[in-house]
Amino acid sequence: MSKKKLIAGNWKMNASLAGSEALVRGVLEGLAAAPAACDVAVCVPAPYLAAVQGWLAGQSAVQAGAQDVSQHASGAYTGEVSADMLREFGVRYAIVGHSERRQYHGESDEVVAAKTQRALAAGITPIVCVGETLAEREAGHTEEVVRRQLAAVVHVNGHCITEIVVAYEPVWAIGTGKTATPEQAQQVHAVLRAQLAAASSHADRIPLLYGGSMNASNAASLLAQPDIDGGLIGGASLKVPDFLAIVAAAR
Ligand code: 3PY
Repeated sequence: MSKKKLIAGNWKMNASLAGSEALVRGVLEGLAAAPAACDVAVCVPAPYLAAVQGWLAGQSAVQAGAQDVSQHASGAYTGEVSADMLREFGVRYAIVGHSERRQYHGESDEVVAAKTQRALAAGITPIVCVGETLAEREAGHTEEVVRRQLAAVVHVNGHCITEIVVAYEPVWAIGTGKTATPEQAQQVHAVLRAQLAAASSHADRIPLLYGGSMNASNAASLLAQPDIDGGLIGGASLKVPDFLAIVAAAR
């Protein structure tokens, strides 16, 4: 696949305002010295978006992303952040359906699909996460689960949407330090790729990221797989040298 890879940091609920500035400035300095061959994004906690956009102003090496978006357009939804609000901050990406949201906030496939639509309507690229739990993998249901999660978001009124990014994040590899082997990841990515290809002749535009404890040591072997177009990076995105090493591995 000749398209540029995408490395997106998912800071989760980490960092302080001062820590965010150090992270962003550190990544920008690193990329000024060694420009990335891939697209780079940082998906930051919502309260930091305005400041992060300020630090990113005037450059195009790093884009800002949000970690979630409301399924609703506006209204009485205390605590929610709408896609239009994110767009006002120039947000380029929004993660939707991360397993931590599915698990701790009860987000169903339908909610994830609604969030995907809201992001797209606001001109924000959703990074849609799919992935199986350990129990589902051990029961041999990995393919069925990821195919169901993907089908819920890509089919809208009988059409396949292609303006999304998909991240395969096995739940058992999130926050556990365990990573899928490159072969395990590639196997699932090939399934997702085939599902998308069957749905649209333009599906090869859709980047398929791997997420789940990708780090500076395992990035190169994961990113060398034919159907892995980048990474959604958790803990390693909070350390400038590690994040830069992953970016450098994405060519
Ligand atoms: C992880 O690597 O732990 C992630 O959840 C990335 O989104």
